[in-house]
Amino acid sequence: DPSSSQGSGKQRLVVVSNRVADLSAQVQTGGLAVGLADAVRKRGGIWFGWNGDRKGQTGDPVTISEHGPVTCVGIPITPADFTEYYSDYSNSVLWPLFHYRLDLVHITATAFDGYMRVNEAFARQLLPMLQPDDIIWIHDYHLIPLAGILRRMGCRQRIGFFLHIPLPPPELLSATPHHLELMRGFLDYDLLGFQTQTDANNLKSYMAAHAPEIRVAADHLQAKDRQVRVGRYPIGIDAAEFTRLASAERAESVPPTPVGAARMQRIIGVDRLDYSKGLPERFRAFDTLLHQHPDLSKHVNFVQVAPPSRGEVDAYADIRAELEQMAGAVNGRLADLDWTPLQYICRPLPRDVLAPLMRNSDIGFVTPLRDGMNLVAKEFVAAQDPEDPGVLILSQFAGAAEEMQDALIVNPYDVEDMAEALYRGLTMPLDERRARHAALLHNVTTCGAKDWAAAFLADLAPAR
Ligand code: ADQ
Repeated sequence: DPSSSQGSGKQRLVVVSNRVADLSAQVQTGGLAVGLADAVRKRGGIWFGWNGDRKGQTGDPVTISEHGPVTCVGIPITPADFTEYYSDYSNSVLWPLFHYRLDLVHITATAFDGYMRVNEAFARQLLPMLQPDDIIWIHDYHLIPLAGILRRMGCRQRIGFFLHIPLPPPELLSATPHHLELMRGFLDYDLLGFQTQTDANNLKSYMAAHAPEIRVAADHLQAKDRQVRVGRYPIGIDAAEFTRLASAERAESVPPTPVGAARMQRIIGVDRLDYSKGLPERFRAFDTLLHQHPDLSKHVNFVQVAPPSRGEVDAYADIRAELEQMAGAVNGRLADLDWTPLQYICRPLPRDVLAPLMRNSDIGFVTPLRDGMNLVAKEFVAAQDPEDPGVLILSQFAGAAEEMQDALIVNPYDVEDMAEALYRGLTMPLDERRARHAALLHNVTTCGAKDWAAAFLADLAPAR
């Protein structure tokens, strides 16, 4: 019974995310898991979410595992739930919409009902586990309505929400059916956290346009019976851990420079295979670079790691096919016995391989068309040797660009602009590389994953 594991009158933290984290893992990866695992261990509490099984059945047991002061609760969802809540609504409506891609929004009749049904199931199963003093922190676009449902069931605890992805302007939001119901769900929280000021402003503009009874102030929304605080909490990484991984070099992870050749410069891209990451434009920029600078032939290669995700959604199958075709075309035209210009790796790599690979790269090429934050940009910076650092090329549309202005900022739709930045990065003098890297590293180390969680929780539940 997770509601009985109370500590010494401390406020417990209840984290709710689409998937429950694996707290038995030695090292947590990703900002969410690092920041939250630390916070929930400190306060004690519950991590609640879907158990990850796509073939669950109604009546399957809830999986409960204890990790010291933290209880992980994994609930089952059925294949119909998975399709409607996860694939059809979260990933075929909200994900493209929130990434400004109305063209990819795919509306099906049952999706929104399925989304609400699973949120209700989350609420029903969570409610009996809650204690009056708990602080509840709900994560991401899968669970926007959860606070409202919990409130209607009588829940009075402080509830915060953090959106890991962007929030677009009201003109885009209002193009989707159910937007009023969906967006009003934000008004049942005590604190709403966003990655950037742009996202927070878009929420306020939406409420100003569509919720006339709400008073919109600089840092909060005033509803009749609730003040909803709105803030910017940019997520970070565990920089020290990533630097350690990057420097503990595993020999086999870094291919040797070909015999007799000058040192090969390397451009690295690391992403989940997703249309929001701007991969076709990135491939084109690399192709343009080689076209404009034939002298770079055999002196530079581009390694793009992009394991497929969400294969059940059509748009993901399409982008995958497009990239395979493009990579084949570039290599087909340019490759030689001693040179593969574009290495396109469709597998996830272990972090202890990825980190040294980033350290041994000259350019981190991070050019999403839209991204909530983008942790790869921060990992690339943490991975570098400060004495001889690589250059970060960063999209102006990644949330990270709000903080990381010392990168080479590019427009990811402008292939020429990106090709120019690649050339500038590959030829950048050492002192400029060092100065830019030092400024970026300062940000990455001072705004880490734990700082992110602590800042949000301090505003959600100020110390009594
Ligand atoms: P993601 O869209 O998954 O996250 P990102 O922030 O880049 O994007 O985080 C991806 C994580 O997975 C990184 O830690 C990265 O190293 C790892 N990863 C990516 N590709 C990999 C590969 N090929 N092999 C191994 N590991 C890989 C969402 C939002 C982001 C937001 C985060 C956190 O879309 O905008 O920054 O949540 O809030």
